[in-house]
Amino acid sequence: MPTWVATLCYPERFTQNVIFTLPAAPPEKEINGLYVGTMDEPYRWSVFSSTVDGARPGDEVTFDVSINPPSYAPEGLHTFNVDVFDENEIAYGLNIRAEITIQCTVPPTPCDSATASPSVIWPVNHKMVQVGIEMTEPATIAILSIEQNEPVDDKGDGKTSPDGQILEDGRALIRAERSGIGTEGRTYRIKFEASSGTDTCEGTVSVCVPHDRSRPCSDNGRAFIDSTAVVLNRNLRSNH
Ligand SMILES: [Ca+2]
Repeated sequence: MPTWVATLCYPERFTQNVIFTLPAAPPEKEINGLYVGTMDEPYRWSVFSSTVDGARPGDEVTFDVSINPPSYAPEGLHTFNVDVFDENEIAYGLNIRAEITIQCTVPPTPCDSATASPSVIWPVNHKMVQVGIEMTEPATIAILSIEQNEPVDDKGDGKTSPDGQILEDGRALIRAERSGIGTEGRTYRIKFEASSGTDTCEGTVSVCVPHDRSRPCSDNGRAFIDSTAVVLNRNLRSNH
C-alpha cells in the first residue's frame, strides 16, 4: 500500500489526492457517503475528505483528503492508517499508511549565510562606503533597507545625514562613522532579497564601524532610520 509522507508545522494542512477502486463485491450494490477516515490513532487529527455517493462495485472513485494536526501534537513522526468508509462505517480496504512529521524548525536559506563585504569599515572618516552582499551561491541581490543602531545625527558623530543610501542601481552605501561616545561602535543592518531562478530569500547582514580598531562592535539592538527614508533624513537634518 502507498504511504503518505509529509513534513508540516501546525496549523498547516496536509493535502492529498486519493484515487481508489472499489472492490468488485462490496456489501452493497450502490454505496453512498464514501469518505476517507482514520483507522486508528490519532483520532483527533482532523481528516477532511470529499464524499462520494452512488458508487458501484468496481468503480474508480477520487477523494480530496486533507489532514490537520492538532495543536498539541508534538514535533516528530506520527503514523496512522487511513481507509475508505461508507456512511455505515464499513471499511473498504484502502488501508494507506500515513507518515506525517511535525517539524516547525524553519530550514536555513542561502540568505542566512550571506555576509557583508566589507563587514568592518575603517577609518572613521565620515565618507560613504559601498557595501556588497556575498552569497555562497550566485544570486541577484536587491537591497531592501539599511538601518543603524545609533541616531543618524547625534553628538559626537560629525553631524551628517543620511548615513545609509540605496542607489537607483541597487548599490548600498553606508557612512564610515560612529559616535565617539562609549565604546560600542556602530552597527549597520542591511536587509536584502536574493533571487536565483525561482528561489527567493530575505536576509540581513551587518557592518561594523568600530569605536576603535581594538574592539569589535557591540550591537545594542536599537534601530534608527533606514536608507529608504532619505527625505525624512533631510528633514531631520534641516531641523538642526
Ligand atoms: Ca550621521
